[in-house]
Formats: sequence, C-alpha cells, structure tokens
Amino acid sequence: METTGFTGRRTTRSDRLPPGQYDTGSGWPVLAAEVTPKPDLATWSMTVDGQVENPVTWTWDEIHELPGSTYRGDIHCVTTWSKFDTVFTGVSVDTLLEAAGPLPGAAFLLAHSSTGYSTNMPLSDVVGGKAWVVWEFDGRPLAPNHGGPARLLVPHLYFWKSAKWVDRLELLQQDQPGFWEVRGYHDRGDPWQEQRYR
Ligand SMILES: Nc1nc2c(c(=O)[nH]1)N[C@H]1C(S)=C(S)[C@@H](COP(=O)(O)O)O[C@H]1N2
Ligand SMILES: [Mo]
Repeated sequence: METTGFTGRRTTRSDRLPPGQYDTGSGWPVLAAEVTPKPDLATWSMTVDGQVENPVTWTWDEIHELPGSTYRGDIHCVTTWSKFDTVFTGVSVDTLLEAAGPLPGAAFLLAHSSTGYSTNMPLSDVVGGKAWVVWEFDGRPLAPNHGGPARLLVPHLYFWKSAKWVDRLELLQQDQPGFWEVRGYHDRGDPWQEQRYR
C-alpha cells in the first residue's frame, strides 16, 4: 500500500509553510541531543509493547516483509525550518499496531530510541495513515545522522516527535512526557497551531 501526503496539498509553497517557519530548500539540518549511534542491522529490532494484546518484536529482515508504505510531503522543525516534498519509505505505524493489537485502554504512545531519547503523543496522532517507521529517504537508506537504520516519522507534528533511531513504541493508558516534553516543549506540537513550547 502506498500512502501519499498530497491529499491536503495547499496551492502555493508559501501556503504550505506553517506560521513562523522558513523553507530550508534542498538542505536538511541535523539535530540531535545524542551522538549518532553506529548502525548494526544484525542486532537491530523494533518492538511494540505496553497496552497491547500481544507484544511484538521485529528484526530488520522481518520488518521488511511487512507491506511497505511511502510518505510524500513536508516536514517542520520547531527550530523554524520546514522541508518540502520529502519522500520517506518504510512501514505504516498502523501495520505495526495491528500486529500487536492495542488494548481498549491504550490512548498514548511513548516512542523510544536506542539512545534513550523518547517522545510522546496521543495514539490518535499515529493511526489512520499519519505515522511511519521509515528506513529510506529519497529512495536511499536513511543516513545514520538522520536516524538510520530507522526513525519514526510523524510529519503532521513538529519533527521532534519523529524519534531518530527508534526501537520501541510503547502504548500507554496515560500520557507520559518524553525527552523534550519534560524540558518545556509542547505536549502535542502541531505546527499549524504553533504549538512549540508549553
Ligand atoms: N533520537 C533522537 N531523535 C530526535 C531528536 C533527538 O535529539 N534524538 N531530535 C528531534 C528533533 S528536535 C528534530 S528537529 C529532528 C531532527 O531530525 P534530523 O536531524 O533528521 O533533521 O529529530 C527529532 N528526533
Ligand atoms: Mo527540532
């Protein structure tokens, strides 16, 4: 299945720029609180657990056997850069959640990175074709400094929600703030509402 970000496409480039953002063009700034970890596909894994019927862990090979999904569209960082027309490929978070079976009480997601980074969001922000775990950018393996082997992609929220080096999606009954959220970033982070800081 292929999912595109074109459905809500605005007519001009400036209409696609959320308030307070600028177009970074072909550039792509690198931002991280941690040192880039060395990729190791042999030990890489992705887990969905917490409030689920059946916690699941995929190896690198196993996750590639799932139906793939592509996002085409824009991304927006809270530090005010936006990047238009990105193409990321991986798997829809819907596919991962389906395999684990969220329990009725599951209402929030805490995404964890292998480095200790984390970020939280309502489960409603990652279901219905709005979020991905991605390992390709523009048809090439995602670079380690941009989160490779794989990162979360939640493009309708500020980019700090898109955890690089993601290895675990933990479903929770109650909201639990992540790395930047405990340091004053907004709990939800909608760029169109300029939800930058709390
Ligand atoms: N593990 C991890 N993921 C992270 C971050 C981080 O510091 N660590 N920073 C976030 C922020 S604030 C942004 S803007 C984007 C930056 O992604 P990029 O370096 O690919 O542009 O990653 C997000 N994901
Ligand atoms: Mo950011």
